[in-house]
Amino acid sequence: MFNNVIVRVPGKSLSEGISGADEGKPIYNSAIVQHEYYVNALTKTGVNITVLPPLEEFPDSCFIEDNALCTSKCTIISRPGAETRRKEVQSSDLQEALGKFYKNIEEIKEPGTIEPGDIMMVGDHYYIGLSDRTNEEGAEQMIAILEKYGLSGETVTMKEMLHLKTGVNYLEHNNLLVAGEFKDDPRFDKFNKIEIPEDEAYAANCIWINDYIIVPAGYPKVKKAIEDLGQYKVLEVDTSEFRKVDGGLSCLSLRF
Ligand code: CIR
Repeated sequence: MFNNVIVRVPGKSLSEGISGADEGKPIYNSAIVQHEYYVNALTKTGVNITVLPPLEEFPDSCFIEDNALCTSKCTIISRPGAETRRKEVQSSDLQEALGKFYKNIEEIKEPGTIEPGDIMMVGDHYYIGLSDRTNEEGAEQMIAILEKYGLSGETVTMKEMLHLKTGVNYLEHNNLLVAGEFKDDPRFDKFNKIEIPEDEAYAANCIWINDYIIVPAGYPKVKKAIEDLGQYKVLEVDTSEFRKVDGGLSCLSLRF
């Protein structure tokens, strides 16, 4: 059960966000509208939502998931691997917002880097992808902090994806969405794997919140596969403007 969500409204500088996609630059006005629909969908799931204002100096700061890992016991401020994102985490409004919910606040220190888009929670266990953004030192620090609070973690080697959750997402009830390089990873064999077709790979990044699944709009096969599980209420949100800068549903919020 999640009670709280923190989001950050995109700034006009979103168009300068880091991108490996060849889909043009996000249109600010459309991104703002899509973000409002995202917040509306979250509202339906019954969570309390904290909305932080845009940070124009950080084009990727609406992807607030990468700023902290929020667990049931503590929050851990990240240290993003992307240079242009490193100082996002120092913004005072983020620190204040987290301080309202957590008394245990930890942080990842140099030379560790970690972006929580690389971290997938399964109960009290956390899978941590070693990517271009998350290094071994960052993952080791994270696991040590988790263990201090009675939680656990393990690393996952990665080859292709930007973040771990670009390609694998846990939907509770033992259901796991898996795409690309994660389809054959034996560590995920214990889950009920829902394989994401290549032509809908982007939709591997869905989010579970209190028995709702939010699915990106425009991926009918994935939506149907989730509906066919018969365990969730499914909401669709258009994230096409965020996709242009490699962002998806999970990146746009901290959920705890
Ligand atoms: C970046 O490259 O950092 C952003 N343009 C996209 C971040 C996506 N975040 C995530 O998947 N958690």
